[in-house]
Amino acid sequence: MFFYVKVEGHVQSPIIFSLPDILAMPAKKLEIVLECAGNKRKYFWPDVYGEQWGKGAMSQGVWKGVSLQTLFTYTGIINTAKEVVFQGFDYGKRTDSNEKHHFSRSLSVQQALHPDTILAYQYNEKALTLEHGFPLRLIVPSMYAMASVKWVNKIEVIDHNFNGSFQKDDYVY
Ligand SMILES: Nc1nc2c(c(=O)[nH]1)N[C@H]1C(S)=C(S)[C@@H](COP(=O)(O)O)O[C@H]1N2
Ligand SMILES: [Mo]
Repeated sequence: MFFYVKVEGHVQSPIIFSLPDILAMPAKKLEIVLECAGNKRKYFWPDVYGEQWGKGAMSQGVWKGVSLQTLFTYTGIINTAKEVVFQGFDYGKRTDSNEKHHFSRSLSVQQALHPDTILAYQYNEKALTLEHGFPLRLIVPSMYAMASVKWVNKIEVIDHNFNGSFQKDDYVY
């Protein structure tokens, strides 16, 4: 299988990085807590849409990966860039739309370039499992876990604010 991630949009040179390309770059390890914004959702009143999590939609562990900052040294970023959109391989139909939607979320360019925003391929010293985002997942330590997009397929730099459903309709209260 050929695993890759493409970086495109408002960059100087769009590049498709293979998994081996990424594994060969300087990496860092971060021990962090991830918490779903819907943690304990089942205790909310009135009820809220989404998976009815009780306690425990949280984790703590050590992630290893490449800073996005490092990836962007290869592609460059054009100075009209405003946000970076991360798209997962997973998609489906939403109840609020007929189109097929990939899971996508954005970060500001500043957040994306924070040295602790990484594209991770290892968790607790082992290769990522499929459930946790194999082959590559984003880790954004300072945000709720929905920002940490799993199965990252495409990274697109855009010159406007991203308005995807998983950002403007979901995970907003
Ligand atoms: N591609 C993709 N990434 C995703 C999601 C998803 O549905 N698709 N769910 C997000 C949400 S809501 C959470 S809480 C975390 C969960 O990460 P974990 O399964 O590794 O604990 O992944 C995030 N990344
Ligand atoms: Mo979540």
